[in-house]
Amino acid sequence: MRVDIISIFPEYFTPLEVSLIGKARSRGILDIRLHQLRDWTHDVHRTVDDTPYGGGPGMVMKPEPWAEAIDAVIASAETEGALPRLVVPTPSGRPFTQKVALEYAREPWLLFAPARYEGIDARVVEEYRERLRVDEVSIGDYVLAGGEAAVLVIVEAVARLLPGVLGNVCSVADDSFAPGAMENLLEGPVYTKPPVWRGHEVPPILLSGHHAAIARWRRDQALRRTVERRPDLAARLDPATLDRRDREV
Ligand code: 6GU
Repeated sequence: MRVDIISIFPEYFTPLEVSLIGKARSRGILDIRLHQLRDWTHDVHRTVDDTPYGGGPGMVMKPEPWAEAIDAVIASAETEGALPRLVVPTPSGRPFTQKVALEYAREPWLLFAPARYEGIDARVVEEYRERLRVDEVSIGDYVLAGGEAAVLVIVEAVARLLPGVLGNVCSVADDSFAPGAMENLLEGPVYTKPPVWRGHEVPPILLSGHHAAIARWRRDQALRRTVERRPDLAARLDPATLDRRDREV
């Protein structure tokens, strides 16, 4: 997968050099290219923002540098006619969920346009909707100082779903929110050795070797935790995916 990121803070993305994603990049699974938005300005101050029409606080990102930068990325396509999916992080976007992460993981090319200040002049999205698939996405109901941290979140969620990135292929299907058995369910607690630590015991069922009973216990824990911590998710559990024993929890 190719990922292009246009930002006034390309140095914000150094975490993408380490761990799982760093390894995926060195193995050629992930091709991340960073671009400095200011490289597409033409004034001495390399200006990317201006005051908002209609008044109000803060500054708005000018459309011209964004369009020149996005055009340059599109023109760098290595496959004739290939186009990226444009992802614009904004707190007013549609929610970024595990379902969206799985959808992005099937794309060959993503282009991220994280904004600072009060956001990008809305005509940029309007313009590129005519040429590209464009998603305005939010990573949660809080406001960040800019879209860069949201891009880190999205790239990490997507990269771990790419074939060959995770050591254990099974762990993706068992994730909280994974479509299928874990849809709308939080994962329960996990334990490792020693069996007793500072007086706290590992639940004995996990040491029993009884695989069906362990699976049942884990599912009960997931259901309890979801009802307690995320009643909104529990309300969306599909009755078709619940068995008789689930209902007893
Ligand atoms: Cl995607 N951007 C910003 N600036 N704030 C956010 C966000 C995105 N998602 C939640 N808050």
